[in-house]
Parts: sequence; C-alpha cells; structure tokens
Amino acid sequence: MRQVPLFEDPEFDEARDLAGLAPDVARFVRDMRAHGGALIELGEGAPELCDRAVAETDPLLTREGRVHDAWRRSPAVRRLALWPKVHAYLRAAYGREPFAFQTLNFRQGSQQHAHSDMIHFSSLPERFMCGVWIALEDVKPGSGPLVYYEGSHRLPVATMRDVGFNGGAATHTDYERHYEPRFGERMVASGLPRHELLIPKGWAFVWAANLAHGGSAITDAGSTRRSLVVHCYFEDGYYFTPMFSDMEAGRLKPRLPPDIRTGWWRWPKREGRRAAVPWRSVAAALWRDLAHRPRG
Ligand SMILES: O=C(O)CCC(=O)C(=O)O
Repeated sequence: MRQVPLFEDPEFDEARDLAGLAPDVARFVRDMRAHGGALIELGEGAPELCDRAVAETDPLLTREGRVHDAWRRSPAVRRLALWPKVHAYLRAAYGREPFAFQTLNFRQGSQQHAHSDMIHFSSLPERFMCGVWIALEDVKPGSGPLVYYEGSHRLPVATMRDVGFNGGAATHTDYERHYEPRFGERMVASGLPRHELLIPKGWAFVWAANLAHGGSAITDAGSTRRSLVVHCYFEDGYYFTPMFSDMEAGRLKPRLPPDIRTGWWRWPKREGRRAAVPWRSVAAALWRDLAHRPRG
C-alpha cells in the first residue's frame, strides 16, 4: 500500500505512473502534483443535483448561512459527496481508496483565514486527506470566492508549536490567536501565486492536504456563493486532529471519521492494525452514527 500519495511522491515518474490512465485522469494527477489542486467537471446530472442540494439544505442553514454534515439529512448532498468520477480521480492521484467523511454547505463566502487542512485533519501516513470544493451555483467575483496559494502544498507543514503555541492541546481561541496570523504571514512571505476560484455550477476543485486555502473577502454585499465542501480521507490510515495533538511530543488525538457511504465510522489503523482510541471518543462516535442515520 502506498505510503505517500502518488502525486506527492518524490519518485514520481510521469511516463511510468500515468501510463494507461485516461487523458483527463492523467491531467488531474499532473495538476495535483504541479499546483496542489485541480479541477473536475462533475458532468451529466451534476448541475440538477446541485439545485436539489441547495433546495434540501436551505432549511437547514444556520443564521451564519452554513450547515455541517448535511449529508446525513440531504440525499443530494450525500450523492455529491460520493460522486463516482471524483472518487475515481482521487483513487488515481493518491493510490489508495478514498472515503468522504464530512460535508460543509455555505450559502455565502466563508471569508475564512488561509490555512492548511493539515492543522484540522491529518493522517498517518501523512497527506492522505483532501478537500473537494463543489460549486452549487456559478461563482461570481465579489461573492468571496475560495482562494488558494498555488504550490503551497510543498511548503513545510505548520504545527501549533511552529506558530508559537507551546501548551498541550490547543483550543479554537489559540488557533485564532496563533495559527491564523502566523499562517497568513507565511503565505505573504512565500510569494506564491494567490488564485480566486471562479468556477461554474457542477464543477469541483480538489485541494491537497497541505494546500493553503481560505475564503476571500465579500465585496458584493448580499451576494450568495452556494458551495459544498467534502472532506475525504483514504483507507487504512490513522486519522487524527493535529490542532488538538502535541505533534512534537507524539501525543495524537485520534478520530473515528464516519464513512459517508455507510454512515458508520472507519476505525484508525497503524501499521495495518486497529489503533487504540479512548473509550469516550468511541462512545461519542457510536452515538453520532446511531442517532443520525443518513436519509435516502
Ligand atoms: O469555502 C470556503 O470559503 C473555505 C472552505 C475551507 O477553507 C475549508 O473547508 O477548509
């Protein structure tokens, strides 16, 4: 089983590793390697499904205009999260079987600070994680498009200690106080190209685990930017939350991510064996997956 995603492998050999792949899949793997992110046109049936996802999630949105894990209540969101073409591309680029574990719907731009998902969700082996950002409507300038820094997946991974937090498990306030400003400074200092993602409804953008991304400022007040983010892990990894871990001391906070296909957790593994997970986390995941069975 691969220990490094194919497109991030230092031994990557285009002629050897992309031989036999369909041209669009090979293009996707090449873009992931070069830029840390790549586009996919979801294809037939997707724009209509995006409309259904909007209709099904509108009543669920919070006052802030977002909903977490709507896949449990919206069959359209669940179908988008499991879109076969996306999973086929991910399988080719990573060399392991992907599974979707979380969704986030937004009505308008999130204006989130730039970050790498490797502070929120990580895995062992490293980097077997990605985000799939799906436009549920055409993204217009001024609506706070997703922003990403091309090539930033190759920068060193930033831990909480790297950004000046030296205690044990951090809180969200520590993240805001330390991570967000330091990470923003790193991006400016990197000089890497910053892109705003203006894509049509039914297209997706995949970001690598360490690609810096966030939400740009909304300059057209009242505009919508309906979107769905699907976070994916890959089979047989050890899944954990770096922000709540002490990475340098080797104390990792494990996760039991649900597999959106089945609605039940995937147990984290280390060297092929089930890893230890605190019973409180197991009880919480059991309750989560029993009490919120997916609909449709
Ligand atoms: O959609 C956005 O504006 C940002 C989403 C994001 O940063 C994330 O889900 O990690």
